[in-house]
Amino acid sequence: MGTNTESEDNDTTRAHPHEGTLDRRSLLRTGAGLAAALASGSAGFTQVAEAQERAAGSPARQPNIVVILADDLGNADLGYRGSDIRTPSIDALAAGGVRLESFYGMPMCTPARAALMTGRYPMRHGLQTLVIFPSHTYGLPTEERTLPQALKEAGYRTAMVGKWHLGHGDQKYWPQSRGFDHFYGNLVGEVDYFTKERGGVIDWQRNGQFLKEDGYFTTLIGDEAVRLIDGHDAGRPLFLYVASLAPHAPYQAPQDYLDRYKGIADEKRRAYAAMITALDDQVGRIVAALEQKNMRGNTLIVFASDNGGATTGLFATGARSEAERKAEGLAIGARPPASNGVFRGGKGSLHEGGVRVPGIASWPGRLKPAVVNHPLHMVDLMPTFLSLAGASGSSDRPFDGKDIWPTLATGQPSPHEDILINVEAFRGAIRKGDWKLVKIALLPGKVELFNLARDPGEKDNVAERHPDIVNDLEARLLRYAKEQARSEWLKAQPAFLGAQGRTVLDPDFDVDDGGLPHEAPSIPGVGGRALR
Ligand SMILES: [Ca+2]
Repeated sequence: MGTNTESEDNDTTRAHPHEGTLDRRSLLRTGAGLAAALASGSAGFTQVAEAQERAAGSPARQPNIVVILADDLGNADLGYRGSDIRTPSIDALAAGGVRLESFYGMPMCTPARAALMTGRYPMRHGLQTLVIFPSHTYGLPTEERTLPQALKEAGYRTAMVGKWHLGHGDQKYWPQSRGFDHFYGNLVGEVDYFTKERGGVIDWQRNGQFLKEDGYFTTLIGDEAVRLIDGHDAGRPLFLYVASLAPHAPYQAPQDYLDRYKGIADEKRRAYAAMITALDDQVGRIVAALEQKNMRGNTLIVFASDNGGATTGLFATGARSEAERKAEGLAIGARPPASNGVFRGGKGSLHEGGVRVPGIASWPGRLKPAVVNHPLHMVDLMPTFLSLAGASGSSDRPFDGKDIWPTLATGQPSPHEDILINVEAFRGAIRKGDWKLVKIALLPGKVELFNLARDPGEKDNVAERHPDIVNDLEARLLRYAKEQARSEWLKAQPAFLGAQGRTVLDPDFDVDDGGLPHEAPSIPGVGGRALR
């Protein structure tokens, strides 16, 4: 897996939306590309007009980029995916855009957001395990260059509304310290949708000013997104990140939305459906605001979920106590309301139900309606956006993601040789073509191999029948495993790890090297001296 930093040499080979195969950089800098296009007769009228615009240095060539991220959305819980939950606005994006049918998020919230914000697998940041809990003080390492940082440097106004979940314990981790000009929303994994509280603390702010504000989370971030679009200086490109908390637990919706689903007897499922329709309404308002502002024709909208729907009470909430879970009807063992359709498992799992998420890329006039089954990953969004924006990545922290524009625009195969689903000290999974390997490293260990084309539900483990494929995928997975940073989540569990945690986290740690494991224990009651 090579890096994806841009070079001028390969720039001409890419099918960019504005100029086909023309060299957009030379077009931007001089009029030479325009002359060449005219002389060759290869450029259509629109391309020529756009080339003139670019040659004049117009910033309009950089598209606006809007990312709408749902949270814990079940793969099957949208109208266009066959659900009876009503989502007409998201369905319209899907019908008019590119449906990504093998798009991978990460098993949980924090790693998915780390992948989106860096274009790199979260195992590189130590964010591969579970999520940042309210008591944790770590965050996305500040050395990582983020998507909004890179777009801001390229001239974008960068705004975020909604849930962050990449660090709250120190202001250096907050969105405005990580590249966003504007932030309105919450920092931790989940809050009450109405009070915006978690554990009695209000986690709701606009640009660092904490707010005690009435209103429903989903509606409020929709309001803010529309305000930002309405007030946007259209002469500048906009990057807007709408990070919905819905339909993550707690399952809460305004009464008028609940009333639309009176036919659903199960209370949790009724609220969950209402939350998704409430989100859909905000998606519709955001699209309408872009149209009204005459920005839609130059705006790429990407809709996705961070991970699959929760299928056990354990993972319906990120970091709640058992008492909190019980109060919400989500005790461990309780069945949450999401459906991932045919896919096995859910949030937290390496199986498809945990990681394969609905994905849509919509850009009228640039992306023709299509269905893409090639496997793509959340890490691909940043390099693709930067390429469209004429921005570049960081040479010392190469992307794992690829520029997937040719796949979106013309259906070319996935640029990935393989896709890392995730790797941790104790488990991992990888996909190559139609094959997927899941490895549980805890002894006695387990290896599963599935052919996703034939067996999307991962019911038939064919590892024993294909030892060569297992060997290839396992070797690839282990190569990634050796590159992983130590899990910040595991490091943050002192009660669990203690000094001996090193033996868990560091494969090279030798317990015979001396040090703490050999120190004599101090046992109270025997004169401070251990019995031997
Ligand atoms: Ca999530």
